[in-house]
Amino acid sequence: MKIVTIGLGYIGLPTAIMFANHNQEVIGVDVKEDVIKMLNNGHVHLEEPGLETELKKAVQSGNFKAQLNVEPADAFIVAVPTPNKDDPYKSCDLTYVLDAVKSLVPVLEKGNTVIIESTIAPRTTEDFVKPLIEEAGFEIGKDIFLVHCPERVLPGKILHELKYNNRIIGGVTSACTEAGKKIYSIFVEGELITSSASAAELSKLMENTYRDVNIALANELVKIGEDLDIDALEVIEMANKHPRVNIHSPGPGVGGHCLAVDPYFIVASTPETTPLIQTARAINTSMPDFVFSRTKRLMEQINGKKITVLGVTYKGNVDDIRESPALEITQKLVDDGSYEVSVFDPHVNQSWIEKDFKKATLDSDLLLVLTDHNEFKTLTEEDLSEMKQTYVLDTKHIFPSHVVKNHYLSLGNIGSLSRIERVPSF
Ligand code: SAJ
Repeated sequence: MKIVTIGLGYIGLPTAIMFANHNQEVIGVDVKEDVIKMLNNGHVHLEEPGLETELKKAVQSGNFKAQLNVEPADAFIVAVPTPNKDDPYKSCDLTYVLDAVKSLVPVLEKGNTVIIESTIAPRTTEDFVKPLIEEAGFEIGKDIFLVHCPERVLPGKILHELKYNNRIIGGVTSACTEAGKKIYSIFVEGELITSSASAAELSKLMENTYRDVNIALANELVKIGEDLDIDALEVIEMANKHPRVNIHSPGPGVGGHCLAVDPYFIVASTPETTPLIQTARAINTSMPDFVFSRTKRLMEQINGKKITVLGVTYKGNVDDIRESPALEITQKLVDDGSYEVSVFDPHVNQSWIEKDFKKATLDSDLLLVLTDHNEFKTLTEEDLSEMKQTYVLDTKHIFPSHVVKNHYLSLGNIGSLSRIERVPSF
């Protein structure tokens, strides 16, 4: 089968490579010329374990080629970004998706399958994509098979999850669903769940919204714990021993390109009926300010001058700093102007990030842990030897607290901030 994938990012590229390494002829299309050159030379432009090895295999076998233009094929997969629009409800910007569909319509032939993998607002396939194909004179479900098949992979584990996760195949008609199922059964070993395009769209959005809402509940619990002077982390641990309870982990906010983006697509489609989703978003977006203000309070109490931020990515063990609450908190501390702020993050290469841990912590009063990288879980007393005062505010609950004894604060005991004894000024 010949497959054209449009968009060679975090989802489109691994998907294209997967098909190519399962004996399909794949053409990857992207608008970025430099990316196309790199890929054809066997190099990937993004960090994802195992991807470059798989790309090399695909290029060498002759099954994968990247190029700028779309050409005729049996199936087309659209995996382009869908950012939030800058409107009151941050609705779904369909520009890239609709442009991609418009670019493939001229080469469509009867019998082709068109798959949208991009995360889209509910009803987009039916209400926006279908008309574009029909306008070209095709009948959906008879001439062309149109499917929404959302991806559900976790950055860092994409290759494994692409193959083994269950996958929703949402066809506009049942013939469309069958066509989509045939294509993904080439490499997917998880269950292929058949559905309609609209239900598939909403399911994908609700999966990420479910997590966002549950994280908001955990973050609200942190604030309750602070007010009532009860350890929220202990409460979560105990509550989760109930067989039907799974409170998520609180943190400095929710980042990334999924949980912090997708709920708005539902809200924008139906603002009147989504107070819970909207409140959850508001709680999660309030967390950077919460952490910032508690950091300030602690610095005042310990008479601190320097803060060392540990981790600025949106989550642990990735290199992605886009939409990162950690970055937002760091920026607030820098803008505040009251402190010297140094940043340490072994996963990110930027001029403003100190590569040497000892230098980053030299004369520091506080380690502010904002990301759960593995490297931070094994820090020792010796590692902190250059610090002036060894206070730790750990928003991810991963720092080995015994290293700093009673100078350790987490989101669980943040209420005890008010009881830390004031250190006299020097
Ligand atoms: N976070 C918390 N507390 C938690 C879990 C996560 O504060 O208990 C924060 C993280 O620190 C991070 C953000 O939430 O800032 C999102 O991280 P994540 O690991 O939960 O999710 P993503 O955005 O990397 O990937 C998600 C996944 N969705 C679900 O698990 C439901 C993935 O399967 C999706 O494919 C992906 O979104 C997507 O593309 O939609």
